[in-house]
Amino acid sequence: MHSIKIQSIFLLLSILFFSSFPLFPANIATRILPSTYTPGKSINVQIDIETPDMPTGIIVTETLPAGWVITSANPNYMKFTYNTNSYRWVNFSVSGIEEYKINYTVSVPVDSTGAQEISGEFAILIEDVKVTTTIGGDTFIQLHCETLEKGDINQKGGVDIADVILCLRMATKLDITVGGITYLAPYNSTLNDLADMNNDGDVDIADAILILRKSLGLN
Ligand SMILES: [Ca+2]
Ligand SMILES: [Ca+2]
Repeated sequence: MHSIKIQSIFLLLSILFFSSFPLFPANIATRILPSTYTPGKSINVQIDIETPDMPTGIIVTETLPAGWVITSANPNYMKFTYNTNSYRWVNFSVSGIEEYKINYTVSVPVDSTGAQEISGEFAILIEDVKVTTTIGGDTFIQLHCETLEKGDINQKGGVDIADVILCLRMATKLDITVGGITYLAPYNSTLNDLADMNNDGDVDIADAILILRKSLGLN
């Protein structure tokens, strides 16, 4: 008797668990970010959400890096949470929402450095069922290269031994991690430019020595 009860509860849970996946397969959200930001300036962010299941409600939450502030948004957000630096949009429609687009402008603080992350999720409501999905597309945005100092490979501001080690890894074509992202040889132009201290188009041991000298204040 007892085991039948447990079995039926398990069966019910399994049905609930698996049914939550294929229920809304095609409702997707994509974020479009510029590839770089410049401290003290603004960036524009776009989110496109396709909801062929015509939900009656949609809730979008975006979490920005600390100090990054939304200065305008279309449609306007409904709620701001200071602790997490999150912004929330809520939209309801009895006739169902077929698609939802958000455009917003973010003011970037002057002291922002390195790669920064914007993450978010959206929830759709169909009758009483709420399904939450991570927003896809772009998540990371890099510091614009012109504002970076030669040799500052990790883009944290300043040249130190950490940059020397990154340069050595690049010179030997090993993977490197900058701002939480792992890069493989041949790396991107931003990293190559930062590491190529003598501007000869190659990243090698000579550049690592130049970065070491810079980190020690020698020239
Ligand atoms: Ca550095
Ligand atoms: Ca070089």
